[in-house]
Amino acid sequence: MSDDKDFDQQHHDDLAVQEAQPKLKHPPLFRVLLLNDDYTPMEFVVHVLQKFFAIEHEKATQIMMHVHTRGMGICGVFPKDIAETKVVQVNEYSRNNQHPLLCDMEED
Ligand code: TYC
Repeated sequence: MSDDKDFDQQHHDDLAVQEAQPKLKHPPLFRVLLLNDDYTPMEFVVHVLQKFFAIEHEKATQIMMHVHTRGMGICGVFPKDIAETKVVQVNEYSRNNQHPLLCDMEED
């Protein structure tokens, strides 16, 4: 190979260049949880599941009974801002109706 070409000119064709991978990540999801208590009427819990989570009556009754017997249950899984809104809506609605029902969230 001719000596008047420098090292880079002689070798640049051999280089394997790894393209930068786009650093995409799925946004984290959050479980919205309903907590059991001794005072909130069962029908109110079913109503809340239907009103704020668009869950049909039969499925809402199943979830309510799960929370009643196991202490807590999942209402749904959402991106963070949606989960935060659901928690505030449920807790405000419960307080406005004089019930101690509590909703919370945790990362999925
Ligand atoms: N434990 C309540 C009762 O016996 C019913 C209830 C169910 C309350 C689910 C809260 O998230 C709850 N009336």
